[in-house]
Formats: sequence, C-alpha cells, structure tokens
Amino acid sequence: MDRLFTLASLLLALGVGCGDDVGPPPPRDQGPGILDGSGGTPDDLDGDGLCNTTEMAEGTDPLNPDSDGDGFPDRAERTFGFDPLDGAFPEGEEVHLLRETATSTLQVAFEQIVSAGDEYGGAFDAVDVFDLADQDAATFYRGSVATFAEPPENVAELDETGQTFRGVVGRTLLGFEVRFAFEDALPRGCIRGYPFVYTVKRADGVRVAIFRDLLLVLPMGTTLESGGWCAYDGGCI
Ligand SMILES: [Ca+2]
Ligand SMILES: [Ca+2]
Repeated sequence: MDRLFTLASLLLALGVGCGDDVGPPPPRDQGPGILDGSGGTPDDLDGDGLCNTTEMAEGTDPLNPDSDGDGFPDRAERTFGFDPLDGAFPEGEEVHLLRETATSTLQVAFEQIVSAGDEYGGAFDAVDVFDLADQDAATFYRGSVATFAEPPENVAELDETGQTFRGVVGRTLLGFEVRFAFEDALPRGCIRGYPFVYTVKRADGVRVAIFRDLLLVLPMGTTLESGGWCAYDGGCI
C-alpha cells in the first residue's frame, strides 16, 4: 500500500492523472490515446481500465498495465476471458491479426471432427465488449463459409455460403473459414482486441464445438510487442 500511495502522490505532484490538469478530453472518435501506463488517474494508477481496488483484490499489479508481461493489458485479458496473471494465455493460435488499413483482410480456419449426422452448420458471434469507437468483431466480419470435408465422400452436400454440411456419414473432418476485412472502418492508431466465438452445431441444436478466439486490430507498422494499446475511457471497473 505504501508503494501505491507514494506513486499516487508523485503522479499528483507531477500533475499526471488529474483530468482538470491534462486539458480537454480528445474527440470521441479518436479515443483517449495510447495505454502506456502514463495516463492513470488516482483510482486507476496505471491507466489500464482496472481500478486500483480491483487490481489489489484480484492480485494484478496496480502500477503495471500488463501484469504478466505477455503484451495484453490486464483489463483486456479480463474482458477476453483470459487470466491477466498467466502469460501463457492467450495462445498464439487463438489470436488473429488484422491490419488497420483499407486493403487488409484475414481468414481464420476452424476444423472439427464429427460423427455421422444429418447436418452440421457453423455460426459466428461477436462478443460484446466496451469500445470507444463502438467497434467489435462484427465491425470487421465479412462472412463465414464451409470449406472442405475430409474424406469428401462422407458428405452428401457442402453448402459453402450456408456454412453447412448435409448428409454426413461416418467420422469426418469439417472445415470452416471466417473472413474479416478492415476496409472503411474507423482507424484508431492503437491496438485493440475483439473476441468472437465460432460454434459448430448439429441440426438438432447440439453444439459439437465452440471456438473462442480473438481478433486483434493493429495499426500499420506496429507489432503486439512494439505497439501501444488503446487506452480505456469512461472510468475504471
Ligand atoms: Ca489499473
Ligand atoms: Ca497481460
């Protein structure tokens, strides 16, 4: 606690973290800036969107926006359903990069082995997350397709655009692809992540696979290691 109060006093003395001292907030469509640990407030010293009290209760470092040092800020990990104290997650295969430029596209493949069944279909869902520009994975989503069955003769009909396989017999590997594009979305100049879920269901509604992944939008020329995440706005949680 001493460390906390000492830093709080220092930040206040430097005029950091007091809204009245740092000028008017930036325009809403540009976001509050980059999350680099310098934009804190008395309630959220590292500015990562998690209040000091939350961080103390949950064991994350209130003075470090990325407690486990894996490149993903604490609040972002919490929002995505990952452990902000376990640097092994999210894993690379769960994270998919889209560049913040009009020509950037991304294809994410999912595969699932199924047993015989009349019909299997895929479905994409964006996870609703707080975002200053009201963006989520659906902002960049351009559709999903069924891509292949292996062995192909195990499937009577592959409905590509319907992302559905019909008349499946025997043990079969089904392929799906989710497509994203940046196009004319609003650039923000900072990294942000948008979780999404891809579900494979049998015709009777039974879910045979649920993939929980993360779409990461990065400005051109930045990497997860070198780039800054978009800072949160609207108070900490
Ligand atoms: Ca914090
Ligand atoms: Ca982290």
